[in-house]
This record gives sequence, structure tokens and C-alpha cells, in this order.
Amino acid sequence: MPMGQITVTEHLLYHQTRSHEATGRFTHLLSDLILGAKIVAREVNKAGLVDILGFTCSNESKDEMLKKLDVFANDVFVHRLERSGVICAVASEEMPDMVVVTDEFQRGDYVVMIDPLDGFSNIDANVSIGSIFSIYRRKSASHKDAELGDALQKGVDQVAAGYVIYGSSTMLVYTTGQGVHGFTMDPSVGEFLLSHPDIRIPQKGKIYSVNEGNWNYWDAPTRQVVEYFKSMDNHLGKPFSSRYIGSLVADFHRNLLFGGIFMYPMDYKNPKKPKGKLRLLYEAHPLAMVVEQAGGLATDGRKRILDLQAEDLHQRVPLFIGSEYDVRKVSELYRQFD
Ligand code: AHM
Ligand code: MG
Repeated sequence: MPMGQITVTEHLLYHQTRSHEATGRFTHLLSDLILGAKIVAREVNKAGLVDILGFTCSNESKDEMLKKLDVFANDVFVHRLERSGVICAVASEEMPDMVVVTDEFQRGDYVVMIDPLDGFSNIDANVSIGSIFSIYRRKSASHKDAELGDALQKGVDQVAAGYVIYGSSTMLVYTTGQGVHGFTMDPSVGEFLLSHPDIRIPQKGKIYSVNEGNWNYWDAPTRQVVEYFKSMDNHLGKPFSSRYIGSLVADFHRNLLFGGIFMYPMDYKNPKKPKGKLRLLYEAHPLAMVVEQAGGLATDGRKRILDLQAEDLHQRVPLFIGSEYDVRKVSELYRQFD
């Protein structure tokens, strides 16, 4: 079949029937996530019409309406997943606690982590935003309610991860541990069609992406890392190009296709509590699985992201993610300070 005619469901079924764990449940779970993404995509696309059409039903301000989109995306995913019959819990960046499926007839063995609308503050400027997801298998016994420990796992335990980018077109990129595959939404048929099979990130990049406005909040090793990519003496022999959208999925996706490194280092905005910004479970773990499956790397500067054990649902980590060579260089530079 020509590549552009393979739907994401066909692709999933093809790979699942070749795996030893082909139960159909996993495909069902992904299909529910995809349906959620299609509903969110529809609303995100409409958000751009706000200025032209105004709001139909109330006198809410634009800010209030956009804020609702955030909540709406969360509700869509959580609602669909809870009723999918294949998960035992879902945790979201938007909710303080995880939702546990208590009905034993609705309960399955998967646990889903989701960032329903990442980079959402950019939506006003028509900048691409995204949803990020990560799937684990529960560790506790199947006949009981899920426990917090089922959500707090290591990145290497993920069975699948991916994201949807709501951009000039809507794209789904996912991995089940057998490479990374990208699908573009064809609005005329309402399906994600295979457009980027087996994505490989270039081994070395030419782009660095970081919020350099944080320079004054960084420590000496981090400044040296960023200096490295701007200097003439790096492995390119010339400064990298700087590209920073401030929307993680969009920055990550560009670097995945073209090569490069995205960084959100630890900073001292709160001098007593230095920390990274991005969340381990909803952002770092899933994108680390995607990047490694595409041949790249992800580190917190000292440890591989996928080896990090989650200790808290909303734990934040420093993140350096992208082309293998560029990320290795970061770890090397940090080691010099240890
Ligand atoms: P959010 O989860 O509140 O949307 O924040 C995450 C976003 C990422 O999409 C992006 O990489 C980062 O925050 C940008 O942060 P900053 O504005 O500090 O550069
Ligand atoms: Mg986020």
C-alpha cells in the first residue's frame, strides 16, 4: 500500500500482531488517545478564529476562553481514557492527583501520563503547541486499584510514548519501542496517515534551543555548556544556530527532524531551591523514549533521563535532549565540574 495511505490504526495493528503481547488492548488504548487528540485539534484550530468571530455563547474574555481550552484538553483525554476499559490510572500535568479507575469491569493494566496541552501560553500567537503522552504497564496486582507506585516508574519501563503537534498541520509521532513513526492528519478524511516512517535524528545537529534569558539564573557549568554551542571551538567549528519557540513539542519536533539539542537546565530563579522547569513524567520521560528510539539521547546533565526513577507525580528535571553527539558533549562538560 502507498505510504500516504497507511492509517495510524493500520500501522499499529501491523506492529502489534507481530509482537508477543498482541492483545488488541494496547491498540484500543492508542486509538482512544488518537480520538482525544483529534477532538483537541479541532478546538485548537478553532481558537485562532476567536479574534475574527468572537465568542458565541457568553461574554467571557479571550483569556478565560483560552484558559478553558487547557482544561478542555485535559477533560477530553482523561474522560476518554478512564472509559477505555484498558487503563487502571491516568495522571495529567493539569491535575494534582492521578485518577484511578475503581470499577473492576472498566479496569485494565495500563497507566497513562499525559500533558494535555503543552506550550499552551503560546496559543494566542498562533504558535504550534502539543499534547505529550507516555504509557506504562502497572506493577501492582491487576485485581486491585492502582497505586501511586504504578505511576512512579523509571523511563525505561515505558511501553510507548509520543506526542501530537498542533501546527500548520496536525501530526502524531509515536514509538512502541520499535522505532519512531510520524503521521500527518489528512483533514479531508479525518485520519492520521503515515508520512514519516522510521524517523532518525541526525547524529550531530546545527541547532541549539534554550531560553537564554535565564543566563543570570544559571550556574557556571550550565553557562559553559551554552557557551560551547555558541563558540567557534565546538565540534561544528562554528556557532550553532539558535532556535527557541518556547513550546516544547514544537522545539523538540524540529530538532528531531533536523538535528540539534534542546535544553532546559536547572536554574536559580528561586535561589533557595534551584530546579529545572520541565516535568519528568509528562515531558522528559516520553520525549526521552522518542529521542532514544530515533537514535538520539536525553540527559539531566549527569544521568540518562530514562534511568531516572520518578518520586513525585509532578517532579521537575533539567533536560538536555536531541542529537547523540550534542547531548554527549553536554554530559562531558558537566563531568568536568564534578
Ligand atoms: P507549560 O507546561 O506550563 O506549558 O510549560 C512548559 C513549556 C514548554 O512547552 C517550553 O519548553 C517551556 O515551558 C518554555 O519555558 P520558558 O518560557 O521558561 O522558556
Ligand atoms: Mg507541559
